[in-house]
Amino acid sequence: MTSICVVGLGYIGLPTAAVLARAGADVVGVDVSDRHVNAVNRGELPFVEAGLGEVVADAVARGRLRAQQETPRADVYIVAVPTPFKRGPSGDHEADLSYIEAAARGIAPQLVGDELVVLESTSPPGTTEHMAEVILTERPDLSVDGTAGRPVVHFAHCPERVLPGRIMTEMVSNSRVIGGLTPRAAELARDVYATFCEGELRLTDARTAEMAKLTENAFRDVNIAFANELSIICEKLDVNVWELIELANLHPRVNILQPGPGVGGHCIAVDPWFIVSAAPEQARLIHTARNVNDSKPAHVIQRVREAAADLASPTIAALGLAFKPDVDDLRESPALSITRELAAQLPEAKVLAVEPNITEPPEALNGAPNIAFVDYRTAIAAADVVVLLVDHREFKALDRNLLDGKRVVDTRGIWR
Ligand code: SAJ
Repeated sequence: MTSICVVGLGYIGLPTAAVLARAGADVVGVDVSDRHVNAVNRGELPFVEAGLGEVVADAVARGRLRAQQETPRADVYIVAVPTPFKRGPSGDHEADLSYIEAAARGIAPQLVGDELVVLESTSPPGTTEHMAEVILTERPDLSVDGTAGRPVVHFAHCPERVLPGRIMTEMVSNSRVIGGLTPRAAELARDVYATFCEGELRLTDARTAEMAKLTENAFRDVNIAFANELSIICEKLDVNVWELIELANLHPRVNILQPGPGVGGHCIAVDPWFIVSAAPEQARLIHTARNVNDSKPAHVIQRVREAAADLASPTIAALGLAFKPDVDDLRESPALSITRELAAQLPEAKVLAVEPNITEPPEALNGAPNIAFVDYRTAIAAADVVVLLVDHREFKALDRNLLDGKRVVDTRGIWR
């Protein structure tokens, strides 16, 4: 039985550990957080993901999966830690590789040779090589390719591609790109993923695999930016952008995405920056798309301010805080930042924040005296201005009569 250590028990690492254990491996999950380690060892989830709970509970009960804070010895290591961006010395967006480096330093002392180390975290080009360098700096007695007769450690990149909310299905069915620092490393990684993945497993080099992942998310970002730019053009020209897109999409080779209040989440709003910072002069369209999407929240705020301009102390209902419909995830959410910013820019206004997928007001809204967290019926009834930020199912199904007499800013086009 292969022993596998998964470093990072988050949205990607824990499902990966669970499906590997289900496929027969002996899996140890490593995480710095007590909460995650303890939850997993009880067979419970530290976060919500459909269908994951049963698989974790079963794997733990059968002794195939356990969690701890120290990195153990294993045949295979899979690194699935966050790669957020940070501001570099010149103010640019740069990837923060410190979590990957810490994982690498935890793995290094355990190696004896012939192990496989796979990086799953979304990373800038060259990161798999960098991870190998961190390990080999700690362990100069080992090598990537047997140089000078030193035992080999195999390194590969296999970026995750699953959509939160559908992780358990997509982890099994999506095809994967696997890039090795050597062809042998890619083949060994394929053997591991083949134990649970029913999609195609395509082998390449590590740098191409890193770029493939970033390209997928940059492609989506650029296409959303096109829709967002159209929405601003259409406001100026007094054209209904939703109708326009529907009509243009009747063309067999046109498929425009939907405008919104901006792009959120921990992936699409982050990953294109890794391409921009790797090739700043060349990545012009990708950079502009990021700026277009990042400027959309300010545009929405301006529209709400105009809608409320003649009211001395307006009440504003802000519908939705999550980064996309029907989830409770607030990471990098434009809806959340718009709500907070409206309250800050309009101290005389009362902002009624609504998010049907969470029960407690999020911490990010604490400290703003003019924000209250209420249900949507209360918010709409009291509001002068209603700003729709997330197309949650509750808002789509809303009785439109409730909006009579309200000034409405609909950033998702659900009430057009
Ligand atoms: N959005 C729009 N208009 C659209 C589509 C999306 O404004 O037409 C917005 C959403 O509201 C949200 C943001 O874009 O704020 C991102 O949402 P999403 O559903 O497009 O993507 P994520 O971030 O949940 O997941 C993406 C996926 N990548 C692609 O579809 C190329 C997923 O497959 C990746 O695994 C994930 O990023 C990741 O972890 O990288």
